[in-house]
Amino acid sequence: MTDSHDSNPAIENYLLEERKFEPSTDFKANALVSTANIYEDAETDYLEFWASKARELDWVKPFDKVLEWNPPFAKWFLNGTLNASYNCLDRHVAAGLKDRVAYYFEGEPGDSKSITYGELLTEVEKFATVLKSLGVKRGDIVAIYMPMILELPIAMLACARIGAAHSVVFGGFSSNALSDRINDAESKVVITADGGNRRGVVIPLKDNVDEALKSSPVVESVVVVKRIGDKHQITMEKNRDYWYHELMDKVTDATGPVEVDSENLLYLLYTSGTTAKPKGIMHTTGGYLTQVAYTHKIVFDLHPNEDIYWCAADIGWVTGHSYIVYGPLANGATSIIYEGTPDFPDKDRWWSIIEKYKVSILYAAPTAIRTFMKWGTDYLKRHDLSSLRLLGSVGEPINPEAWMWYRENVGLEKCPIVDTWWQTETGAIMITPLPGVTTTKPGSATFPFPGIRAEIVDEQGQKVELGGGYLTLNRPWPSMLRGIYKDPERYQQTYWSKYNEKYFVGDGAKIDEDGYLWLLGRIDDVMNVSGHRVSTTEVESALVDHPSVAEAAVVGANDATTGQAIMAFVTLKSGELGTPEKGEELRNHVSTKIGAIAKPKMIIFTDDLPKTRSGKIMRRLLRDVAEGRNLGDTTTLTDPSVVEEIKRKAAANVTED
Ligand code: 7RM
Repeated sequence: MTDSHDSNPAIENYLLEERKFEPSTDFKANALVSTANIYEDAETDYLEFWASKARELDWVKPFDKVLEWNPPFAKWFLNGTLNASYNCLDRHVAAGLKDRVAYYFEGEPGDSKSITYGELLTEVEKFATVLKSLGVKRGDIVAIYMPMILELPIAMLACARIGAAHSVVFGGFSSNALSDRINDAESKVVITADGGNRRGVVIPLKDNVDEALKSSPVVESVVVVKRIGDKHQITMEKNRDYWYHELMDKVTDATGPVEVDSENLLYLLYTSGTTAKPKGIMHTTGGYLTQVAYTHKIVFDLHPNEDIYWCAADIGWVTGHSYIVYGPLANGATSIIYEGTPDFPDKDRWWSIIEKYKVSILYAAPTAIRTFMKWGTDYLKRHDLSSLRLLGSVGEPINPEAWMWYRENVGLEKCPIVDTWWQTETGAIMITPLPGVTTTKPGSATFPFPGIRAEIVDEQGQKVELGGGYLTLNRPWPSMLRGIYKDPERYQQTYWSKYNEKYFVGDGAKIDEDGYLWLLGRIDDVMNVSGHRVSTTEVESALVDHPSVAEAAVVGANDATTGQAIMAFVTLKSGELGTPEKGEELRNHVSTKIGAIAKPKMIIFTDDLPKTRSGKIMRRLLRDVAEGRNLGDTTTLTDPSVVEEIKRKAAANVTED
């Protein structure tokens, strides 16, 4: 048995994926980018490449230096000044696009409305006035805890307009999590709603704020949007809580955009790390806006006057910040904002929205795609999806089978798929196909975006030319995090200490003989079985490739003989039975697909998998179950009862040698 810290972390057992899809001539003919020259242009002078994209924004004062790099601290577009809300709104209105729809809003109960760029600007100008009247100043950090309603982007942009930063806390987080984030950022103002709608039930956001404020004495004012009304009563504390509509009604003057430095803090977004304390990821203005706008345009081949774009994430996550708010608005796009879940009132809700608004670009997560696979294609067939012309994926590795299903059933075999790899920390897309250029392979995020340098390295930091290792980013990029709020040491330690001057991503990846990159999940998801490194993602892909399987989560559990043993938690498609024979069949299937080394020791059948609210499978919990440990904090789970069910199943319903 080899050492688990093998000097060459090449993963020896790969799932073979040989299907390839070239961009169609039809798609290429209209694509914004249709030749690979863009990669060479960017490599010739990557600073000038980004500078030219930055110049597509409106600057008050032009920058005089592109980059100042004092590893690990970067500044982009130095001495330039601008305003993010101006770039998202005013300049489009000035260019005659006042009547273009910025967002079509679809509420979960079925209410809908749209808002044009002109109307959105008016609302933001007014709400910026409200924020000023509450004492919000440049440099302050405003906490926002809201459902997916139009007032959420309005609040974010109003902060940017007056030079304040926002700290959006996802509406699914608990009052404890909210209070921690308010305290870390010392937010004096919180913007929330009386509630949000989720599967016909009210999420009591304001009640949660009241609870959070018991341990957040820094808060002076709370602004409350009325989303629910009579159906859910809340209490309003005098001289602290104000109704949004009442404050807005009183506004008489419109607040203009302030000029801020390129490196002015645009927002904090908290993300969980390996310790209990979440990290406040810092993003600034000029570099962030440059990269989100440009990637949004090129990766999604955005034709802003024709496309209807839908990123089905929540604005509470970075995907929503970059690809519902800042990227699309900076590009003058028309987007969808949907408040609810895919299964309410029925499992065809997404497809009905696509049909209703003639959505042409859909950006979604693999977990959603696998859920739709489980529900079956009848729900899609009820609707006309022919308006779609491009599909995106983000958030997790997408299994080849899910990719193929997405292509065939949602994209009707004509839409290119862009599998986009990036993180809260990277701010914008980093590894992705370009839809008019790249020949895709199902399950591969393909190549670094032009100007980005990504490398796979081994434990020692040596470049891996073929095979597996750790993903690193070897050159600064405009939308990179500027640090962890109030914790520069943790920033240095978490991302820059493993390899000198290379950003450590925390994901395993492999590179194949054609130079394609395959993301393999967080590195703690790489198992070591008898000295062989086996990726959880690839075993999951092999399982999902079996016709009976809807979704699979694989973990390595400590094992006295093999180091780690492969444990597979499997959800079957409806109508399939989790018999011991089925378990045996699945184990053999993996063995055929990858090799005997990857054959799971146990298959545990379960109706559901534990997921975080952003849809990532919580493998840590599954590992605890597999190793028989007590479970720690499960508050970020969408449905904690899932774990209890799995614990019972793990004890009773297993298949073993
Ligand atoms: C955008 C986002 C980041 C982590 C990242 C990966 C995983 C995201 C992909 C992916 C494989 C992808 N930000 N991840 N996208 N893995 N292929 N296309 O999700 O900060 O919430 O998560 O998500 O592990 O490190 S995030």
